[in-house]
Amino acid sequence: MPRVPARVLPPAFALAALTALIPLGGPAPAAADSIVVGGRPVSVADSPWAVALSSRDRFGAERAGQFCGAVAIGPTTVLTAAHCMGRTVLGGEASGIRDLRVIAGRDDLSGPGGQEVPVRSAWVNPDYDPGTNAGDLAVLTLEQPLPGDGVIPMAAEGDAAYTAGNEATVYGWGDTTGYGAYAATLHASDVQVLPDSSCVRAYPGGPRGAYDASSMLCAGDTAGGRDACQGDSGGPLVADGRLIGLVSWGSGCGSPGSPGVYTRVSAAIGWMPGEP
Ligand code: 4AZ
Repeated sequence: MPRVPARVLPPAFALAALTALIPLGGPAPAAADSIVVGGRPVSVADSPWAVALSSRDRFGAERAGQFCGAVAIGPTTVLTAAHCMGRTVLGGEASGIRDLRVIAGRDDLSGPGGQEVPVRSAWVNPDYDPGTNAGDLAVLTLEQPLPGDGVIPMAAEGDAAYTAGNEATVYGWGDTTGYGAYAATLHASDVQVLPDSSCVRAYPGGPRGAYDASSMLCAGDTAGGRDACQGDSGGPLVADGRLIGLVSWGSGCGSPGSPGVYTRVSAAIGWMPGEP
């Protein structure tokens, strides 16, 4: 759980960016992450940019090895959370995972639909701070273009999609209960973008974690009940048809007063590799 507040992503970035490119395809590492509680089943046909990250080597064949969510912003460019590429989740270096794949166009992970596309390389935000979760973003480059035209535009800074009170939807194959009931099929949950003041109140620092408005946004449901959860990490938060967040962290799942915290996508525009 995060603690210290973070700083804005520095522009000294491009360089670090290149050096942080991880070529994939070594021996196998591995663990699982966050899903959607209080949600409803949805179809990838309606949200083709919502994709699953998988490694059977690391996470087993059940549910096709899904362990995180991700979102397509270009035919060969997929965003996920930096922490999905970290040791805690993967059990070792991302470069050690030989079978890291993006699963696109498949509602039911146990079924044969859609396509599994190998990840060629992973760029992990060199400024990601595992202590605070600030800058929780990674860019994956795929071996082949995803089928169809299932990409989503990112909402830039100042976009009305970020306005507090706006309705947003989070997508994932994660835990639907908060108790480890992982979804077989894609789920979505409607949440409200919350004002930074509410996010700071929920996560003022200390053991509950620290909210940093420059690199994060938070969203939830005042009554609780609707949220992202374990296994959803890295997946999309969408408002007005645009990508505003990536599932990052939070205290529990769907508890009133503990909104989900997301990587603020606008904070990454302009310096991440592979932008459309
Ligand atoms: C997780 O463990 C996680 N309720 C993701 C999102 C949230 C909590 C935990 C937000 O990956």
